[in-house]
Amino acid sequence: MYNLGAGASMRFLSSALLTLSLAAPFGAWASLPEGVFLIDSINQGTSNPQGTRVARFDLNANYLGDVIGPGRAEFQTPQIACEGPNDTYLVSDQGSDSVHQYALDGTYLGEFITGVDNLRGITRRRNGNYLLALGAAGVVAEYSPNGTYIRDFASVPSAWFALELRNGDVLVSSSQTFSGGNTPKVRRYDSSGTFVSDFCVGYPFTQQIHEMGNGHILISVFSIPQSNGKGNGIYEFLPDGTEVFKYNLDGSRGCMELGDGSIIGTGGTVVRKFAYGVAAGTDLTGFGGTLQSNWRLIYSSGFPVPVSGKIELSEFLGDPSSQTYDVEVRNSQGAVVQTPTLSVANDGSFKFTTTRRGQFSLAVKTSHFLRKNVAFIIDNYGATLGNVVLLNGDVDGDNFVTIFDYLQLSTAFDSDSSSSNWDPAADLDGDGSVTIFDYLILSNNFDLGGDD
Ligand SMILES: [Ca+2]
Ligand SMILES: [Ca+2]
Ligand SMILES: [Ca+2]
Repeated sequence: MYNLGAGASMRFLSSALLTLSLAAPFGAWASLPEGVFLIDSINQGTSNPQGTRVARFDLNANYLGDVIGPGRAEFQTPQIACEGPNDTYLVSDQGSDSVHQYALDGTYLGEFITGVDNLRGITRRRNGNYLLALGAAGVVAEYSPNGTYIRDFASVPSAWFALELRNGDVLVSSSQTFSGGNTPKVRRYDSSGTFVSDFCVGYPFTQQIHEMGNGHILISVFSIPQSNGKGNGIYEFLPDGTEVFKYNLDGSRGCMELGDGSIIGTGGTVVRKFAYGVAAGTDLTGFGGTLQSNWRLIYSSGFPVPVSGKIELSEFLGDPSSQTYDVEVRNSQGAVVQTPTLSVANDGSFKFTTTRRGQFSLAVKTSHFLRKNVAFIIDNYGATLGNVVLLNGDVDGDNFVTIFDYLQLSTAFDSDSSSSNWDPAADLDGDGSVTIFDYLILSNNFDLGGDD
């Protein structure tokens, strides 16, 4: 039952994997500054001195300044920003039938993709390719990370916005309404572009689609209310397309979850923030109103995404969900950037959400186990860690297995929860009593230390 040395070799294996993981290149995602990026497409003028710009907000919708413009002459009907290759911004432009490219300081670098008639949304897939929704051709077209046309991903009438979900499926909205006998819908495709099913039907002129940290789907519905369909606003759906909520916003174009779990939406002249699950929102002052702005779709470099994995408590017969976990997300310099509350299921699986992107590590410690620190990468699709294996035997919790753990265990020896000398931290195997088997676990891992 107790394979002496198994824990130690597992630890060396984990260390080797950690080294390999840290050595892996991290270049799949551009390093845009953290923020929520909104486009005001109205020309700069007396009615709107800040027109034709990309404004940057922090992840909770506080304005930080403009990153592109105002007064960009190449903007005709810009729709949405996107991360470009080599630390650049991209902006899709429906009027110029092209994708503009900018340096991080806002310098215009020229057209990244041209000849895309009636282009609406551009989004980046997990593999780095771009999905462009082309209204004139009625297709979602796929382009390489350097802007080379690959193929038509799917035929979609009046395609407006295509988003790859975390499970690999792609949802596509459409500017179709009920006019002309059409039935407006958001369609679901698999990762290769094969039609799967209608996600939702009867929502006229859908624009931005966003997958929330909890897996729910937000969709902006632009068209005015009609008797035979859903009125405009931001709708929240379960992953299967069941509508669960509506946020009130006329002429809704953009929708996204903010870092604090609230919702931001754009609706023509207004930018509105909603507490989660509250239909009435609050307009951001200074963005719209008398400025006659025209706010389009939203790009965020830090919307909440899930991190999931499975904690494996070595040589432990108890319930991992009954343990309390000390968890830190650390950046590549080792600084703690998040201390998520970890809810762990009884099979050890866990999930939390984060707004971070890039290379991080997850440090986990719990009673009588040594700390484990595992490197992982978070991208716009979140992160899935493998098993996080914690070694047993640290009775006193100082992250080393030493003589002091041995002494504390000895004090509790031969006890259970009814005993006066009962010490749950000494019940290493979690069987409800402190016995020779707990001693064997401690002996097996004696002299080991946990990760820092
Ligand atoms: Ca055109
Ligand atoms: Ca110890
Ligand atoms: Ca025991």
